Amino acid sequence: MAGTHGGGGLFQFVTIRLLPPMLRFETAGESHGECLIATLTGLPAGVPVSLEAVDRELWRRQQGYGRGGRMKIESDHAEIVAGVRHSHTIGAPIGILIHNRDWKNWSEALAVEDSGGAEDKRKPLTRPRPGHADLAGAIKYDFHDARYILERASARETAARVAAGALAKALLGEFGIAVLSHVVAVGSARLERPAEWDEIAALSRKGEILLGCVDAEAEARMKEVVDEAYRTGDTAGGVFEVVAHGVPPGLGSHAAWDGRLDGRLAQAIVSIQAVKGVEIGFAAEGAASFGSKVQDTIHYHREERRFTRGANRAGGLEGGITNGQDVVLRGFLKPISTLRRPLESVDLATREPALAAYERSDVCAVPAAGVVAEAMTALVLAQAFLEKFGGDSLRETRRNFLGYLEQVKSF
Ligand code: EPS
Repeated sequence: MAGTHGGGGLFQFVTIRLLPPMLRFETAGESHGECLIATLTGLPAGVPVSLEAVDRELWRRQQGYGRGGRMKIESDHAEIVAGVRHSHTIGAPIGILIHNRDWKNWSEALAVEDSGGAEDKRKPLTRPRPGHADLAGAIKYDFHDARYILERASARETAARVAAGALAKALLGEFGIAVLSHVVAVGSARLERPAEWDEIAALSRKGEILLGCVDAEAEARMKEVVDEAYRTGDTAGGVFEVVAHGVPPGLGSHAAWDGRLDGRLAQAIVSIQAVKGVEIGFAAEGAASFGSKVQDTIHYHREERRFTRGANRAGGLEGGITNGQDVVLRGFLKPISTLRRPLESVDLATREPALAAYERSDVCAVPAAGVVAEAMTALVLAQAFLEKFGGDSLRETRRNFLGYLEQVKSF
């Protein structure tokens, strides 16, 4: 909200008070605690919600070659306990629970109430894993056992993000916007060609997911990388690509640093566990090329009265604003830090050199991270969408949206 100070003086100082985003979400929950929780506040009333569609997203996140034994225990299901009635949002905060089936094996190790004498039942982790939150978190929160840190740092938390993201997808879907992902690299094995939207959409409908690549030959090479990691007690990282299709021009803004949608999307992607980098469009390639080879030329289609572009190297974002092309983001995952053949570390109790702890973990989670990134992208796009079009009810949002489309048509 903008306001002015010093009304009649020579100088006027404009202050911008940042309001919390209209759409916001939070998660809570430990990896082996009772459950994960997500709250999502700010969706207009009247958005259709299908529990089956939410669970399908949760299922997609659990798939992929290289997932650990935990995925045989969990079968994620979203229980919506607030904000949705008779299959529609009601404009109230939405509350979602996802129970951890593994909790029954951890109810003493992570008991809420300290009933004493439970020291031996805890599962302390005193040999921090390089690359994990263990050491930095233990120092910061003053624990000499990293258990509480890793419990919350775990990527298990992303199940809650995916459930919230499924509802953001439901809103966007009402306006013809779809967000999907696919895997473009596992270790050194890459997809060497662009993927078509239809291929990515077909992938998302499959009943079985190997490594989430649109090309069978590339996927087979990716599998070999994961197999090698299995064989050698190692882990594999990779790159996923998220594509948002059907996004109208004009979401986000060039006018303020924190309104730039590219920056907001980048934060959302890098916030995903193990993601160390993000690329919008062909950023890396662009940095190594001359400007004339990088920008997407502008053309005009007279009959259809619309602008067209020569390519989409910008990933659908120019000046922090969507330009009507697909939004394309790539996330770079480092290999998972829990290693069966552990690296050097130091015991937090004795300060003696020790090998890092090993706990059951995944060997590769790139396809799953892609699904999480879809959810994060959908949440940020839904946020930007509601900033632009507002609305307490879906009908109101739709009216505003259609009015804007008319305006764009007659631009
Ligand atoms: C994770 C370790 C593994 C993964 C987990 C993330 O869990 P556990 O220690 O129980 O075997 O399976 O991911 C999930 C449980 C999930 O749902 O994605 C970690 O340390 O980050």
